[in-house]
Amino acid sequence: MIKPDGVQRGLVGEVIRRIEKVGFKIIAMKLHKVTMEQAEKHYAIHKGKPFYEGLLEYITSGPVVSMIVEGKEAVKITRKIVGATNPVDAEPGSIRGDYSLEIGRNIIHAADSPENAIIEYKIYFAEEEFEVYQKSDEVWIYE
Ligand code: IDP
Ligand code: MG
Repeated sequence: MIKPDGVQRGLVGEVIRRIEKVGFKIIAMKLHKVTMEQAEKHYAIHKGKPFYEGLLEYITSGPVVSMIVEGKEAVKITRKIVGATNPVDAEPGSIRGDYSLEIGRNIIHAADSPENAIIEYKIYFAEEEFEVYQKSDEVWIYE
């Protein structure tokens, strides 16, 4: 999910470019606003932490771009492309390392496990929004 700051700063294309170029297949994508109810579900694990209220305010503050991405080790590799949670620790070359400075404005969200990826995409997508298709470059990406 490209968070509201990523959308406002014109980084949608840049993020999608990186996801596409590594070889992943985007099987669902949309621009939408996160409702407070969705935000509470998404970040339930952080409830009670000092940054929780600010996080809900941030993620609901404007449109986001959400996508479901498929491919080998998609969670692990996407987290690497995204970079560490705190931009101070995010490597140059990662999205957060290249485009953000503060943990509370870190551009992008990515699921941290396949189990959470499923929980999270169900918050934002209905099954009808998935597109099942074959990508013609797959024979060159997978051996
Ligand atoms: P992640 O996004 O890398 O998975 P999490 O620890 O799950 O990181 O935290 C979720 C989001 O909450 C972060 O991406 C960041 O936007 C926000 N967040 C986490 N810790 C802090 C903090 O200490 N201050 C402000 N925001 C925070
Ligand atoms: Mg997380």
